[in-house]
Amino acid sequence: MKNKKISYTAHEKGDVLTVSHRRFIQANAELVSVPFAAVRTSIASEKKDQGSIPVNLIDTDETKVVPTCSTFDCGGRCDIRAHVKDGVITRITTRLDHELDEEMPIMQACVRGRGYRKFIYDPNRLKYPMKRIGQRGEGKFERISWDEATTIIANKLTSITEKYGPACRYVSVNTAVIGGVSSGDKMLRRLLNITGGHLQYYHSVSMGNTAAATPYTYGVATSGSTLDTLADTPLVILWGHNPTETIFGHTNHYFQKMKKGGTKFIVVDPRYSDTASSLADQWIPLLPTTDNALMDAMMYVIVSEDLHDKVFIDRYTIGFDEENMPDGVPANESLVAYLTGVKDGIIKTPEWAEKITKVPANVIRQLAREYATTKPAALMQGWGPQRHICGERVARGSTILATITGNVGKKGGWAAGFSGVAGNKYLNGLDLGNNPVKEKISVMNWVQAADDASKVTPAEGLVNADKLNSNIRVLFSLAGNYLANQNPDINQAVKILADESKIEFIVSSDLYLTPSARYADILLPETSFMERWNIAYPWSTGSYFILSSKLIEPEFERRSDYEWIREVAAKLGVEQEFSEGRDEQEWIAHIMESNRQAMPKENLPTFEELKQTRKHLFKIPPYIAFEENIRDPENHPFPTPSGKIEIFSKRLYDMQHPEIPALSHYVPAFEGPEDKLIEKYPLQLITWKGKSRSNSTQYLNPELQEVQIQKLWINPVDAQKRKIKQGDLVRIFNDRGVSIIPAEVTQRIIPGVVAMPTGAWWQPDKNGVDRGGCVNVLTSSRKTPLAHGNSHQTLLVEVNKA
Ligand SMILES: Nc1nc2c(c(=O)[nH]1)N[C@H]1C(S)=C(S)[C@@H](COP(=O)(O)OP(=O)(O)OC[C@H]3O[C@@H](n4cnc5c(=O)[nH]c(N)nc54)[C@H](O)[C@@H]3O)O[C@H]1N2
Ligand SMILES: Nc1nc2c(c(=O)[nH]1)N[C@H]1C(S)=C(S)[C@@H](COP(=O)(O)OP(=O)(O)OC[C@H]3O[C@@H](n4cnc5c(=O)[nH]c(N)nc54)[C@H](O)[C@@H]3O)O[C@H]1N2
Ligand SMILES: [Mo]
Repeated sequence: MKNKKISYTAHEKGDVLTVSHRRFIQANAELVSVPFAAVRTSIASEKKDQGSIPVNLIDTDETKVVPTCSTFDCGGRCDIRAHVKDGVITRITTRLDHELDEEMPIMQACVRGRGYRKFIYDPNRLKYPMKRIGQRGEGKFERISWDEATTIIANKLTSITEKYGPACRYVSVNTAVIGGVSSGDKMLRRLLNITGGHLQYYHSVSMGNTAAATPYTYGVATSGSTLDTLADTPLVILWGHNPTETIFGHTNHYFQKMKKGGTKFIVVDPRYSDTASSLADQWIPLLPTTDNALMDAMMYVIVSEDLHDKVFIDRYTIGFDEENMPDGVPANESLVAYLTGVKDGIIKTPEWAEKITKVPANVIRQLAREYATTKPAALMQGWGPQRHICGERVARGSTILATITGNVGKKGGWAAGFSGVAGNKYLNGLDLGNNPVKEKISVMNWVQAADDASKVTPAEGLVNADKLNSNIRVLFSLAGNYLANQNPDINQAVKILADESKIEFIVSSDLYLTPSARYADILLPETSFMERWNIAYPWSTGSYFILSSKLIEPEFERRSDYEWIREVAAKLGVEQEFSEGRDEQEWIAHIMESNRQAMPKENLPTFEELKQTRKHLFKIPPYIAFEENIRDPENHPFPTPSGKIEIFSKRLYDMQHPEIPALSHYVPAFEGPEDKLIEKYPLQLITWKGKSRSNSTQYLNPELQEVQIQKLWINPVDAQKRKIKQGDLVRIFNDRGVSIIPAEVTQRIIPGVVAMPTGAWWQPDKNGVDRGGCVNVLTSSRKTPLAHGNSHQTLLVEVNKA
């Protein structure tokens, strides 16, 4: 389906009618009178008449069906069809089946995308700018004018910056507009950079541990291939990867095709995930944080049964056996020395690993043999296993399995350690300018930097400086619920947030009064993605972008972050430099135009053209990570110190850090099953990204709350011991916090482990006990050894009947 000629009628003229409440109700009532069947009929007839795929903007009697998309960090980027009538969204549908372009499939909405109308028209949405009147965190606010809000922000920015310098200003994690070329976050950073700079953080809480570890094997972090290269792969091992729920771009499109084509899928996950139930031929549960023991035993089986790819290992790798080690390393540090027990006296047999992982030895043997003898085979790791304290080791462990089986750089294989596809094309976003503040903290340092900056040393994660000159004194959280919901160990974080002698000024913008928004001094009601302009692109499996346009006028006093930030800029005297005279839509047009000029060969549409076409596909050829390095190693050495794939990393060896060994083998994790703390807290708790929301976004959506009720999964064996029955309220606790939610007694989770979806809102009762199922009252802020990254997934708890 190439080069189809498509004609479009534009809906967007830039201005849409303001809707009165009465008309809104009316339009909703009339929803029934514009059935989707009518739309389908018109498409069908058009298809017949014109012999081409249907137009994208379908004009039924009075309703325009406009393709758009959200900018959430939801795992995908779907073609959402907004049905707009009289300035009101009356219905949400999605790309139609027969519009599928096999070369670059644009995604169809999942249950969350179909819930956007409820998200946008929820009566709980914030309506007016507000100022805190109670204690921080109490949630008491009074309505103020936009003028007052922006005056307070400008004045506070000026006075606090004069006192502490620009490095006291910090913008917190926020992912709800991350998928767009512009956002309030980006605009704010631009303004802060113009006015002296701000303290930035590094590390992605999503996959930063993988990104930090993978270069120690391959020299670079981007190790993904395009998914079309897997079409003929006979075997896929999904290691802690749950794309049926997490989406991960186009993964499900390709996996479903592969499944039909006969690919075998094995899922390694402590939970019988939706991916296991919908796709897998085999589910292999294991205890969380023990993945490296399973990998070690697989490697032992592969090597001891002579199933490894010797030619590949000889040609492309370093560190496999004693003959092939970097200089300056003593004897018996190679992979073979470790596996065979020469190094530490322990042979890494399946029986050894069974005790640690709970995976039966015969299953380990079968898995190892199958992976090593099926050519090619793709071991694909999700990011759940690396959001652990041992996450860097797990990420690198999978790269070594891929290496010794010769699956790197080969069509149908997979290099594991996935964090992006290098061959992909993206749009450049907003120009943020230069940040004069050079020091950076890890995302895991922010609570400490707000509490006592002298504790944030290079050993703790500070870079580009020996010390911080100031605590965090001004904090912005725009489109994030990180402060008091998604950050680990929030009971610790909120103590600092509530203390006005620490952070002097907090500004939040959201659509809802979230647990984090409660800590704002100034709380601003932002427009939703349906009420402003952006261009959004998918997760890295796909190459296209979609116009996310203003379809309806904002109601009440909602404003886009850009508008109020521009007003603050004016009050700081830098309006012209900041805005360059552009309004929100003109910025998006400008960004589109800059990209067009930067990529002349791509034939990118002008903004005006994009308003007609709504989307643009890049045609990218199939891409196999490291193919060049494997095809022609002399001219394309791996960008590692040795020029080879580093099974043994001398750089890690030189760090002499017991938690990040040169070989990335199993090391018992803090708060893992071998930690002494298990006597007090005998259950491991993990989270997963549930289908009913994107992190905490859409938490209040009543339909989505029914899609997946917030419950604690517990195995019948563990439930019986505690006399817990299906649906009982249970108390989940450790030294950091307590949460009470109903139990789901299910064999979908391995004994010794409990699990709940992440992203439920924190709802402390008067005793501080969480009643919402916000897992981050229990999680730990312990940092990973290499990345100084997050370990949201590693924690021990006890559970009993509430
Ligand atoms: N529906 C939905 N999709 C999303 C999101 C969402 O909130 N909802 N969020 C998006 C975002 S921001 C991100 S970063 C990605 C995250 O994507 P991932 O990090 O891959 O998603 P998770 O569900 O956290 O983890 C994947 C699987 O790892 C398993 N797991 C946990 N611990 C271990 C372990 O120790 N070993 C093994 N082998 N498996 C383990 C979990 O049970 C889960 O099934 O998802 C994106 N997609
Ligand atoms: N225990 C545990 N914790 C985790 C994770 C985990 O796996 N387990 N995963 C981590 C990961 S990978 C991530 S990415 C983070 C995500 O953490 P966050 O970035 O905080 O993501 P959300 O919780 O979705 O918060 C986004 C907020 O933006 C609001 N919002 C939506 N649209 C708009 C808009 O247009 N404008 C404005 N101003 N606001 C808007 C939503 O209402 C919501 O409150 O969570 C992390 N926390
Ligand atoms: Mo994420």
